[in-house]
Amino acid sequence: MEKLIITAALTGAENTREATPHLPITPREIAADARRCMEAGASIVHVHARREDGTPTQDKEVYREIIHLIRQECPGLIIQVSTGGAVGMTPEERLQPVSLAPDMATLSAGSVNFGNDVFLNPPQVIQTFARAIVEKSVTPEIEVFEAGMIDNALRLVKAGILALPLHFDFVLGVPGGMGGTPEALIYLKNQLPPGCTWTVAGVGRAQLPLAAMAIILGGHVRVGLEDNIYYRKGELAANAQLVERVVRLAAELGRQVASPMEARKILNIDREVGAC
Ligand code: KMH
Ligand code: ZN
Repeated sequence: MEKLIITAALTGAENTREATPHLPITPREIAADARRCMEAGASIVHVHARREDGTPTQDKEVYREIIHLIRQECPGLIIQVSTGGAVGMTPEERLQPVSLAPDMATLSAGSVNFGNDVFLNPPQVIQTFARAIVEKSVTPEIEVFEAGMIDNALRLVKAGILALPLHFDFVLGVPGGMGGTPEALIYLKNQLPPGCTWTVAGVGRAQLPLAAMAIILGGHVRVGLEDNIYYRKGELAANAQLVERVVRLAAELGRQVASPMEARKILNIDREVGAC
């Protein structure tokens, strides 16, 4: 089996310092957590930016600083920026960090209810984002909250905007999206064309069981405070603790963990390391 790629989703756009004191918010805090996660075994960091007051932002300059600090702290680590941002942001706002040519960027492949809101990704927006990502030679990660989003991404392949093989992230357990169940994960991974890779981001209590399943099924794993702030019921976690647990699980299950350089190979990220 391919080595296991662990992504640390450090901050997200939704969780707050009030909910957990472990949430990294400033560029320095984010870079320091990225280093702890890399040392623990993560090869990708999924990055969201926050303003000083903790509110989410897609401001290119804040991302520039985060990327610069992560590059200093964590040579080789794969930096994946969010183009999802927070619900309610305009597409123009959301797309800003792609212009910095990071290693990877997310591409949400459809609209979905998101708690009490709607995470809006109409076809034109998905196409515009895909074109912008490809134009900068950034590797996309297709965010899938619902089964039809795989078809949406494959439609972009048919249209010649994206090329196979693609890397997918199944985000399961968002209230409004597909549930965080074993059946959902198995269904989704079975829809992918040969050669595509996938990771799973289980939300809340789905994080740990879906991570274990992905290790066994040959997928990859995303953990972190963006998706889940608890180590176990009632006990808050830090990002690196969640990564460390996946590393231990992988060892018990006989799956080796990929280094950032190995993850670059698996995901066909052929840009020069640290190019952005
Ligand atoms: N914050 C969510 C609305 C992504 O990073 O690309 C969207 C999200 C997806 O987090
Ligand atoms: Zn995100």
